[in-house]
Amino acid sequence: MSRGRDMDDNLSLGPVTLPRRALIGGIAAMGGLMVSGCSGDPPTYGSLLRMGDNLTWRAQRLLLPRRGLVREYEHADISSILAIGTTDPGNAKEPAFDPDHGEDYARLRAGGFADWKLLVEGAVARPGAYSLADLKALPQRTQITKHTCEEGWSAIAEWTGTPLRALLEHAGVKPSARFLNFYPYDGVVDGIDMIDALHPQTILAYGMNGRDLPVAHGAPVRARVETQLGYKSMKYLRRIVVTETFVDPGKAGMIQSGWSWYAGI
Ligand SMILES: Nc1nc2c(c(=O)[nH]1)N[C@H]1C(S)=C(S)[C@@H](COP(=O)(O)O)O[C@H]1N2
Ligand SMILES: [Mo]
Repeated sequence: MSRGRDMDDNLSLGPVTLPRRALIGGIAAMGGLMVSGCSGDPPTYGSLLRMGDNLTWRAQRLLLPRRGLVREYEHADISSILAIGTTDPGNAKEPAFDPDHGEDYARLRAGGFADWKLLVEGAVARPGAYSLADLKALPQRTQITKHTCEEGWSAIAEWTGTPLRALLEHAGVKPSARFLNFYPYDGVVDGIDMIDALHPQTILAYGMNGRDLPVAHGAPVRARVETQLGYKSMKYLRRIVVTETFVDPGKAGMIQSGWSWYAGI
């Protein structure tokens, strides 16, 4: 099924080749239902059950081709929110401590993140490194939203940050881009597709409930992907890589620990 992959703006879906626009619009999701998989899609690791994940992805993209905004709340609705998963990537005792980046995190944190920079790489015309000040110079959005963790709890908080779309446009995201992966300072990696990446409520948050984002919640900058379950909102961002095909983050990723790659809510 690799036929057509290198024809810039077309996707091969078995017997037919459709313009990429049709996939984004959801029409091609029907093609996806007729075949067992499509090159460049998230893998299923040969499990019949896991094939349902990709059907869910395609079906949601078909039914919600231009997804509206998720609900936003009032200040009075803000609740207490757990800090879960990694709560300090600089602490070698945490389960997901990353020996390659944990000490960097501890050093950056000690310096108030003045030297922190977010790398933006891959399918962008202008790869770059963005400081907190650079991100704050881009458009800003504040939203009060509900965080829903896959483990069964939810909480409401206010998040302030840069729309991911603004950053991607600043970096010159290529029209051929389809996915991106977030690489944080701990050893957990995950990604989203370009529809979620460009969604207006997908932001890179540096503020929470009117203050700087606390370390336990992902300082200095975390993703807020409001259209997906909690684990897609990666904390402690270090690097974003935009890709034209799906890149499996391997053992560090959520799929190989059993969670579905697509976690739309
Ligand atoms: N880098 C990183 N991001 C992460 C996690 C993590 O362990 N490491 N946990 C995820 C999960 S499962 C949830 S529910 C939320 C928790 O965010 P919170 O600690 O601000 O509540 O962060 C997500 N982002
Ligand atoms: Mo979670």
